[in-house]
Amino acid sequence: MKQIRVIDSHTGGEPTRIIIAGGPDLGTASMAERVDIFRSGFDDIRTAVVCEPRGSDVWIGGLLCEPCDSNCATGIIFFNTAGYLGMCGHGTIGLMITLQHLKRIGLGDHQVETPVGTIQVRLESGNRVSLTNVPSYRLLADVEIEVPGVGPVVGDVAWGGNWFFCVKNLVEDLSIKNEPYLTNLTISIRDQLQARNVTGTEGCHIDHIELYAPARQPENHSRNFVLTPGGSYDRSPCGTGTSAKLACLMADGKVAPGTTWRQQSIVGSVFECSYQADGDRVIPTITGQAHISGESTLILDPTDPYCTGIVS
Ligand code: PYC
Repeated sequence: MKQIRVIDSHTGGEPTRIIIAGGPDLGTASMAERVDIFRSGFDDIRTAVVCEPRGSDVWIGGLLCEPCDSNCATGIIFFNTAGYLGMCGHGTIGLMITLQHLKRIGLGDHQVETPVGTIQVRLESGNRVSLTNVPSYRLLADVEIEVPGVGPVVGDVAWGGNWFFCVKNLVEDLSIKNEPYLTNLTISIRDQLQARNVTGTEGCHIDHIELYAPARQPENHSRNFVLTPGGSYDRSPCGTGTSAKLACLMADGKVAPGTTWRQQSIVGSVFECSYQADGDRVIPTITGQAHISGESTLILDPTDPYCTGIVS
């Protein structure tokens, strides 16, 4: 039987499961090349770790990897039930709290290698982590698509380490009781983007959809609902999604560099965000909190018919 040791955490309600032992050895290529090796050679480990019955669509997994640059605390490849992620903001916050739990890092500045670049991260006291994300930008402004049963939906296509469609013209009730409607709505928007061939650069699929509503408290600036690739919604305010949102806010002249933007999730958790401008891109800093929620050994029994997860 194969055993995989994992540490679970959650960042503002959104879970992260980091493989700390028993995962595949992907060699020493770049982190982006190692994603291809993971996908082609060990995808059943991804599905075993995050798909049911051990996980569900809400989980983000992460495989710790030896970094190419020894100045980095670790390399990481994030994944979910649908595939692999370029970067994950809440996952990086969970990762740092996991490394602290393992006593592999202390408070202060660290670097983490991801498939989309090296991320600067600061582990602060009180389970707080700040990360400086990859340069983020708006690719397309005010894209209008017709969504059956909804009507015209207008939004921006933006990159924040993943591809996002940031909806501008719908203001829905962003509360948990409305989640089934919000999930169906955002899946319909995602399907229409795909049907109309609206993509990120090089034809990349836009697999995250964001809705916004006014914040419920005066200290926060916005509340969001983020559909993630597996069809579940992000319980955290979504680090890469908020990076994409900041890029759109800068492009529209709505938020100045250095200003704090407090983005709240549908469950009420908050990321404090700001950015530095770099031409038409933003360099976002995202701060949030994570907590360890479990430490376990996954058992992969080859006689179990669902040993490598239920894959749709
Ligand atoms: O925090 O970047 C994020 C994220 C992506 C998908 C789920 N969370």
